[in-house]
Amino acid sequence: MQLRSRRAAPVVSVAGPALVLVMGRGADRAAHRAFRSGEVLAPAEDPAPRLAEGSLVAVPLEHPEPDTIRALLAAAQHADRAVDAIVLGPVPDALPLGRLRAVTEAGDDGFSVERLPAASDRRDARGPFDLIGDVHGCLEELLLLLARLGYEVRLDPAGRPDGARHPEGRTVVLLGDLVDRGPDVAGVLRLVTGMLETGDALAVLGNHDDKLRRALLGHDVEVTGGLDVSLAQLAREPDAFRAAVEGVLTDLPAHLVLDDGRLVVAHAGLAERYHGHESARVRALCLYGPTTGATDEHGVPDRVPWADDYRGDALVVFGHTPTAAREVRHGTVCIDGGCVFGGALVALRYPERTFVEVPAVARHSVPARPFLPAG
Ligand SMILES: [Mn+2]
Repeated sequence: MQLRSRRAAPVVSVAGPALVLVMGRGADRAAHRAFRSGEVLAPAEDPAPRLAEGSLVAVPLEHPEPDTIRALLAAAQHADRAVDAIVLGPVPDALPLGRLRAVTEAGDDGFSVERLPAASDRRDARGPFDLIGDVHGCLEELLLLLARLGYEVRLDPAGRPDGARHPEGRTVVLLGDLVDRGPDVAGVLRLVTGMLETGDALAVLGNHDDKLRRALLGHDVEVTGGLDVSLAQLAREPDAFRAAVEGVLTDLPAHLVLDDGRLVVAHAGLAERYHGHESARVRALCLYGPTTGATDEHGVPDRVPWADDYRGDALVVFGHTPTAAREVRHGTVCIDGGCVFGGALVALRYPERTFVEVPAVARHSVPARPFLPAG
């Protein structure tokens, strides 16, 4: 739970379609004043249909009870929609609010609502894009690929790449797993951070990026899968750099809906029913993809081939699973060329749908499961 403001907020931001619980004395009146008439539902009404269709739903709870809140949270979870709370007066300790996206304390004079797009909603970004697969610290290959795509790289005073821009205004979209295993994780993060700041790149979070983020926050994570490499490299950087990296990774969305909904990107892909949705389940699917829970003979989790069943209109571009194939298969395409394992760093140009790639300059890491044809 994130308490958005300790000082009472007169304007409360709500991002995307969501369930908003308005709690405390005067909730009914305040909710009807702040939300549109069709958006306010009584606590006894089932919010599921409205949440499923993508409406903003506000439920006033004059006397919030844990069971009522649990039932509403379950409905939002089922519909894969985020839940925010607006609390009139101090936030009560005893309520099950731990899994909410944001809890805001509103003022005695009520509040108004500012509607923002969901974090995943970048339908306004029309490209053209250069989508790039799993970089895993391979800075040299990333620079070669950007050059081949026509980007001009900017250097910082120490001569390190910290930005890149395409003269024709193209935008890079990084598909996650920027870090771990490769030779220059810090260099990749410096370059990508600069490109994100100037709007020359967009990016989604990968499972390795998320684990590094948690490690930087001091969480107890298992140091496997090349995380040791990232931590050792980042240990040589100043505190401010590590803090900036943690901030950048925290802000990365798990998926993005681009080009008016015609293009969807997520590190491990995403089935159509979850596009534009927001929940713990959607985040896990974006980061890891659906898995059976079992592992194969190499100790790699068994992945469910969700793309086989994909029939959506949006092109879904993803990475996560190294592949030697370069093909769009009924609206889905994996562009993780396994660069860090000696494969290639792969870009897909959009809307052209053409592949551009550079071979790895070295085999930087050994994969748990072979992915390239033998020989
Ligand atoms: Mn991955």
